[in-house]
Amino acid sequence: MFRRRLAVFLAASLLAFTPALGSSAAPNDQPSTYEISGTTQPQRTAIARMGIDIHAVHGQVMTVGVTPREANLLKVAGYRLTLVPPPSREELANKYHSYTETQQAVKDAVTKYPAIAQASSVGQSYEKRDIPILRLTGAGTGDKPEVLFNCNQHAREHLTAEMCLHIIDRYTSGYGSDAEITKMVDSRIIWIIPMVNPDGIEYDNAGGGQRGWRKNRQGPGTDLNRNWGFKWGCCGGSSGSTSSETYRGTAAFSAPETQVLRDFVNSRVVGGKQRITAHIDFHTYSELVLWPMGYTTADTTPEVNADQAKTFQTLGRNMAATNRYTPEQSSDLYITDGSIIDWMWATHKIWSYTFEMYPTGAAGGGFYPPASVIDRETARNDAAVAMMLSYADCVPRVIGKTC
Ligand code: 0X9
Ligand code: ZN
Repeated sequence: MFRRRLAVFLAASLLAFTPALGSSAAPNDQPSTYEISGTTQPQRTAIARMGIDIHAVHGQVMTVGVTPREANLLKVAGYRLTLVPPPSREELANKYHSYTETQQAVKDAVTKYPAIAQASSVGQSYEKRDIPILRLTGAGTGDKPEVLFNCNQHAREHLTAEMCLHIIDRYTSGYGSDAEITKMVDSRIIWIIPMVNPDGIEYDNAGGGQRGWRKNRQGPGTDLNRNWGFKWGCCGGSSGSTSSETYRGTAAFSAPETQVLRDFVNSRVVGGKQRITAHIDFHTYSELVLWPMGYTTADTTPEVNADQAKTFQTLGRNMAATNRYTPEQSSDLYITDGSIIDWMWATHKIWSYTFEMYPTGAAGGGFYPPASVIDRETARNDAAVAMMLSYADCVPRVIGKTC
């Protein structure tokens, strides 16, 4: 164990002191996908700190995208790597929505269901693309609890935009015919942001697509899910190195995309009260339901008391029972700091979850599953989404508490 730790340390130092490869990188320095079995949380956190691009963690199996050089360093560190063959080009068959198609889908929902749907822009991305948001609510007055769903902070996680578009479709087309949907739309305000990172998505789709791009497109790219302003960069759960896939940016909220989303959430404080009570941030892949905090492995923290931890766990497990994902505290994966859910909870006491969608590993297509799975894998979350909405009036009700 110690020898392995030492080896990890040496490997990490080697990586840290090897100059970043620029555009002159050798053609064989392209990343490939590997699986590493039998990993523990400290090992995964160490691997994350090495700057390795982590694609997924399912149980103890970790899926990583690494260059030949990084693969060697991991091997030197004592890890056994299994190569996962890349998906065939045919599997690209495009039913996934581009940014423009997503914008159009949001507009179409308003055209078709003007009584319940309104569209606007949260603000603009670094490259000045509007970030569309849909507001859904039906009959019924008074204070309605609000629920936010956002997708695609990470560019290559294309299935997530489909998830948000599926929620839009379901909660518009089912209104008036499906009793549960009608009740939720009438009694809640539902906010849906299908693409938080449009620049990254457009870049990932360019030139044949499947470029594996994760970050936004500001300079070297910032990992939006490390740029949020609660304990930003505190705990070794993000990187200060611009070339890293988890580069946290120059400051908390240095990315326009996190700024505008933050401002939107702040704007939902009305009369001193945050109207949004519940939130899901969709990612791929690993099939997980994750809750705060991500910056520490402690279950209770200054931000999360025992009842709150129990509430997060209980609702998280109940939702995971419906989609057969694995429920866990987000830091059980690996430590992250500056993530959206830590901020949502710590700043606004919004019951905030990260869902990691299909697949569990690279075998299902990794970040690029065939479009044939979209319907099945988005519908898989219908019951969990409904459950989140149904508890939005008082989430602690899930553990028998009143609000
Ligand atoms: O690392 C992330 O941002 C998320 N995984 S992904 O593979 N989609 O990039 C997980 C975030 C989990 N949240 C925390 N650990 N706080
Ligand atoms: Zn992600």
